[in-house]
Amino acid sequence: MNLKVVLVFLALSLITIFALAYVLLTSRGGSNLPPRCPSVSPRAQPWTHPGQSQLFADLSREELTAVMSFLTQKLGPGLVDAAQAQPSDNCIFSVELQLPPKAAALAHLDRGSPPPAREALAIVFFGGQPQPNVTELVVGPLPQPSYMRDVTVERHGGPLPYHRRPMLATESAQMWTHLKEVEFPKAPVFLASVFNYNGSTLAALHATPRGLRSGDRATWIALYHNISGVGIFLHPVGLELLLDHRALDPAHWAVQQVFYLGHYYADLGQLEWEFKAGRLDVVRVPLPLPDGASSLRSRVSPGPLPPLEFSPQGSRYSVQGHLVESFLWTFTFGHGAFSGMRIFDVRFKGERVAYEVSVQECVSIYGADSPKTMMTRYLDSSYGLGRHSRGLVRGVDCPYQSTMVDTHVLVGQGAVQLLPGAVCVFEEAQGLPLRRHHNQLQSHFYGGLAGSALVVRSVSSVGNYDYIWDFVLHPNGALEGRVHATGYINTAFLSRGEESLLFGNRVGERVLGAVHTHAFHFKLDLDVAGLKNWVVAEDVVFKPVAAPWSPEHQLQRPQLTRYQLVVTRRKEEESQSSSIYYQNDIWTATAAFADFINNETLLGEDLVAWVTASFLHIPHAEDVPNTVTLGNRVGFLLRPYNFFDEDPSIFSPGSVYFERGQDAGFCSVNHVACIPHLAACVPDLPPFSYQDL
Ligand SMILES: [Cu+2]
Repeated sequence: MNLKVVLVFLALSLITIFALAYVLLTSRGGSNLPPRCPSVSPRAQPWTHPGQSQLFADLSREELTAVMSFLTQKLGPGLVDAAQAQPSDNCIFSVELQLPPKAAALAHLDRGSPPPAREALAIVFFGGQPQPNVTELVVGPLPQPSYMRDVTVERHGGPLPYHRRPMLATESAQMWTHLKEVEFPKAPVFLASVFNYNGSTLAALHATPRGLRSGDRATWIALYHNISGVGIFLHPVGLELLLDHRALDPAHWAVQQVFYLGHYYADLGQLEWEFKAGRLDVVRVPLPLPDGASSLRSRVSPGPLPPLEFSPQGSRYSVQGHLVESFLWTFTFGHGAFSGMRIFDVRFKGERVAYEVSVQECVSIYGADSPKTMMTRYLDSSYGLGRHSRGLVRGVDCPYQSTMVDTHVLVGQGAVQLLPGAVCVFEEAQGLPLRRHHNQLQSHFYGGLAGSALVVRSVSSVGNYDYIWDFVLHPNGALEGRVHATGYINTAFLSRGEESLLFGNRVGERVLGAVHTHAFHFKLDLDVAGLKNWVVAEDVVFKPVAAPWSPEHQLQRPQLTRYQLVVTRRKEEESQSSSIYYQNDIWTATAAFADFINNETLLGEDLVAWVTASFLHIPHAEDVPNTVTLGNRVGFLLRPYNFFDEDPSIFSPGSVYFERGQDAGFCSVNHVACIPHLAACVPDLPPFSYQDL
């Protein structure tokens, strides 16, 4: 090779090196951007252990489809898709996981017995039978069902009367059609003049329960202004109608009474007649503006983004199927279509502390001077707490790097429905030390642990409200359940002055934010150090005691008192405290929770604590446009109490300790000092996506 060829080769090599360097620099904006961090946003991985069952996992799309096919074949050709079913039709209302019996589940989990048969619970509306009824069928084994068993009588003590059935969307739509096509034409002048009604600017909200005694299906319906993009809940117009829709043939439905501004009328025809005669006092209600007070549109241009949490060394938990594992905790989560969030087989450092922790019910009871509002007692499990959790928004509803999990449900329609982003799992940095001490007496040292917790969350958007459900697992072995309320308040028309204000605050021109309660019921089936548990409540009383060293003086000394709490022995037949059938027949409880309490002994038994957390909500002006989560939170906190020999968080990775004389700026002494180096990378966050509008 002569010198000329070598020089040309060298020149070409240099040009290539410069070109590559240029491409690399320009592709990163020409700046010295740090490298990408390790992946910090674990995706939910599919379950890949075919030999091991996930006992508590929700039914998959394939399993739901298999149950539908099996039932369609078994129940005959008379079945109608629930999405189109009339009250007089037979349809499959819902299919979801039938939880396994606890004894069989524990035999499998703890003693290696074969897993119990995986089963589904199907609820069937038989509107087309001579005695219309609701039937509950257990179907199994999955994934290829071969049997079904009618469990209605064993679970409810007899047949389930048809009037207790939850509402189908078709029934609700038919009620609206009845108002629009049969009732509204009786008062065209009144509706157009007073409410600017043009055929689409009104919408309905229902009171529940639907009547005053068992067997009723008559609903007070309040009308609200309906403008696209604005929640209707803050725009009552003052008109309410009582519609009897008990008949299975909607042609026989009829409005029984009409309420307007404190007075009751036979029907809208009477209202129209009095309005035209000039004898009716009215309050004209203008249509709301799309960007008015009730709008959630931003009022300002976007500013800098809020702080972002991320895990600089990658995630410290994993999600596989429904199983969540971290260094300290493991559990399986589920999402009952009606009862909502639940976690099972909750273990701290490998030891089970709870078999089941679950939401049972969510109740709100309203007061006001209009019939629709004073009737309202919402039992939201009837509408479906799990079924209505979907579309959680990354970066708002859950921290941006959360693991988002989709679920599938089959309720109110014959096809399986995907609920994208129904549940999220994340590790929460609490911005607060779980513990810390700065020692300055004698020796000088610092020790602490940043508070963080593993959280599984879903948000039930049931009508106007959104309930944010969290189960929170802390590094000291504490297990927390919490619920925040947000969303739109429910309102009534402010028809009278002072008298109406007995029931809440004025939150709009003629809008009453109606007083109401929120109550949430949880089931806590704790198995602390085994199945046999004792319940002991301890409180403190201050007792006067003479100071031993100076008897003429008295001290007030705190002292423990012991008494027993009312909890129940766990029974398979008392698996749930509420029922989806209560909402439409609150007078005849099919399985009254009060009957669970029977003075049985609670010592050394498998116990369940039933916890109610509640708060009173007196809406105020700042509840517009939405109630904020801050201050509207309740829940429970289960803390270890002499279960461990010491605070187990001392074994939690991430503890910080350094002494006088050590350089806390060194990574080797204090891992927090590593953060500036670790955080020099760019978080590799997933792109924002949303698929639920
Ligand atoms: Cu509220």
